[in-house]
Amino acid sequence: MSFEWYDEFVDLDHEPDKDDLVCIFRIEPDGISLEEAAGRVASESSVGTWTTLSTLPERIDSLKARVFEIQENTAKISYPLELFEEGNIPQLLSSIAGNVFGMKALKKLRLEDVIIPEKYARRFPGPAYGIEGVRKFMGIKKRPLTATVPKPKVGFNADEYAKIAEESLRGGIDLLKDDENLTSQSFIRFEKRLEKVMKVIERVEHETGEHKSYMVNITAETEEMKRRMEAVADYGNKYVMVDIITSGWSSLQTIRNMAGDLGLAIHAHRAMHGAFTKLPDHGISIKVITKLSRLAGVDNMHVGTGVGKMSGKTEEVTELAGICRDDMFGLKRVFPVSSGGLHPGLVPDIITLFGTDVIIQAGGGIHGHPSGSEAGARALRQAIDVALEGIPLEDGAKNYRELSLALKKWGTARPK
Ligand code: CAP
Ligand code: MG
Repeated sequence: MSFEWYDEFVDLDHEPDKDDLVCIFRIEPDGISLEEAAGRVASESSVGTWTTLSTLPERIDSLKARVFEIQENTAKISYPLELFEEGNIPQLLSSIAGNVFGMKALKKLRLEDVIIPEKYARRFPGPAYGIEGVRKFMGIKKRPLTATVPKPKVGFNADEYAKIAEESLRGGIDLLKDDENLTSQSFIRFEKRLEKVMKVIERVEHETGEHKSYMVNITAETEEMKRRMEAVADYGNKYVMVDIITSGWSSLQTIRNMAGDLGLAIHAHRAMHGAFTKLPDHGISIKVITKLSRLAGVDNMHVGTGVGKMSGKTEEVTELAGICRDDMFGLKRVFPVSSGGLHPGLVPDIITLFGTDVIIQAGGGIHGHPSGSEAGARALRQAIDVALEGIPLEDGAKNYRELSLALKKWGTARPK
């Protein structure tokens, strides 16, 4: 008599309950049928293990995940919501994206999507500000917001960094963003950099009459992140930046709770996601990461460009923008951040792709401008103004020296 019971987790007549959470998996079995492989995924990601068991509590049947649809290489699995602790993202992922990725019975597995029921979503705060709240505190009603990352990404000391910041903000950049691997290195300690940039922001806001904010990277051990948040709030700055994948979901949820108390917005950087999102036949779709980030409560989320240097085609980018901005049980909308190889020449493509509810981030595309960072910032703002008037960039550039120099260097090149 076989000791296996995976078939108990397959029921192709099963109708998921409206409160069930549903996962869509792409499965490549190793020497077994797709149905058996899907049963193993449902078992291992809910209540089962490799063998039948001698003691089973009454409620076990009501907790089993069930494969309810199989099509080609894809299986849909429904999970009773009682399987998941309310408001706990790490536990959700330990279930649906845990052991299943290591099973010998599968050659490859990809979690393509998670359909989240309202009952589960309701247990999360969502963004504190969202698009509307950020526009309000930045005083920018309609146009796309602009951001830049001083480049080289690491290497400046606090004074040098503040100088680049000043040039960029004076040139018209709204949001200064630290790079993903800039935190508090020996030559640019967090407190010193924060102090100097906040002094720059005070000066430039006064000069330009524009609101500016510093998306300062607080990524570190969680207690240290909390200390850094306090320091940021003490300056009256409105943003922090978190590398959400490398710092983890637990710390993101902690930071979000504290951000609510301190009135801070969260800029989510997704560095390292490519380690498991990039392959089309194994890993976890960036859609899942983006959905969970909105639940967790980030205000800005990188979604790619479709035309820049990072992978992610326009269809994916549009879908991710939808996950950020479309209705999700009344949660505030997340600002999609388009970043990675952008420069003024690509602004029309980005506005065509996203509309105006987008943050356009350009690092090299500002600091590589032939006349320096301030001119690069001016060129980016000029490109946005021209694109919003529906004028071809080349024509518009006739009135703007900085934009014409940017187009001379980069044209509409799409970096590899
Ligand atoms: C962009 C960037 C961002 C990437 C992240 C970088 O700089 O600062 O980290 O956009 O990728 O370090 O590459 P550039 P994604 O503007 O100079 O390209 O946005 O896809 O998460
Ligand atoms: Mg970066």
